[in-house]
Amino acid sequence: MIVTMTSLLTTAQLLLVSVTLFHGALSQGSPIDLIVFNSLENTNITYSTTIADRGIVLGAMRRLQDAHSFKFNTTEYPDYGYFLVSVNGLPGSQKDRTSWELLSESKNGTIIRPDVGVGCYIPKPGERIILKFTKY
Ligand code: B12
Ligand SMILES: *[C@@H]1O[C@H](CO)[C@@H](O)[C@H](O)[C@H]1NC(C)=O
Ligand SMILES: *[C@@H]1O[C@H](CO)[C@@H](O)[C@H](O)[C@H]1NC(C)=O
Ligand SMILES: *[C@@H]1O[C@H](CO)[C@@H](O)[C@H](O)[C@H]1NC(C)=O
Repeated sequence: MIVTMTSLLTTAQLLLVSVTLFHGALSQGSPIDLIVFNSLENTNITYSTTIADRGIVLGAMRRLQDAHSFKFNTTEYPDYGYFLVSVNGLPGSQKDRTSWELLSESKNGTIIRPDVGVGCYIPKPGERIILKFTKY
């Protein structure tokens, strides 16, 4: 009986330890680059941060905002989530038809335009996020 209890406890403890280790390893996140590209001025700033496993772009942006000079504002829409209004003090303007476009470049150099915003898009490992100030 004592032997059974001990082995049960050991199994439970082992399970707890491996679950803790597994989560610890995942919560470190993976590195991701974010490029702030002003296509009207042709200037670029590259920032590096981390993103959680299957995490959204907005999470990486918030981590960056806490740690670096990177700043941004969003407006929340009930149906589509977060719309990126301004980056580093530069807002898009409906009057000037300018906006911040969300793009993502995969490892092979292919650039896609996600069909969702920063609050929904989940980059694949190795993708670079491009926030492009542009005219529409
Ligand atoms: C006009 C428009 C835009 C304009 C908005 C003008 C402005 N500065 O406000 C511009 C060209 C800037 C734009 C940008 C984007 N858009 Co847009 N846009 C539209 C469109 C064609 C019409 C919206 C509209 O005027 N509705 C009528 C008004 C009266 O309703 P409204 O609620 O006030 O509309 C506002 C919102 O729709 C908001 N909005 C527009 N796009 C987006 C995207 C997101 C993610 C959010 C949260 C809000 C938002 O701006 C509108 C005007 O103020 C819709 C398609 C559609 N059929 O609705 C797509 C649509 C809403 N956009 C979409 C997307 C994906 C984007 C981008 C993320 C694309 C990208 N990869 O860059 C970006 C936003 C990036 C960012 N800055 O966060 C998707 C959203 C899908 C989703 N589930 O997230 C839609 C549905 C198009 C589609 N079928 O894929 N968009
Ligand atoms: C800025 O980055 C964009 C996207 O990666 C690229 O297309 C552009 O050539 C770059 N411009 C400069 C001036 O580095
Ligand atoms: C965000 O919006 C506030 C208020 O509109 C503005 O003062 C601030 O400069 C904006 N921040 C960025 C990073 O654009
Ligand atoms: C590049 O990678 C993306 C995503 O991994 C893939 O969908 C696309 O087909 C690839 N393109 C080329 C030209 O290899």
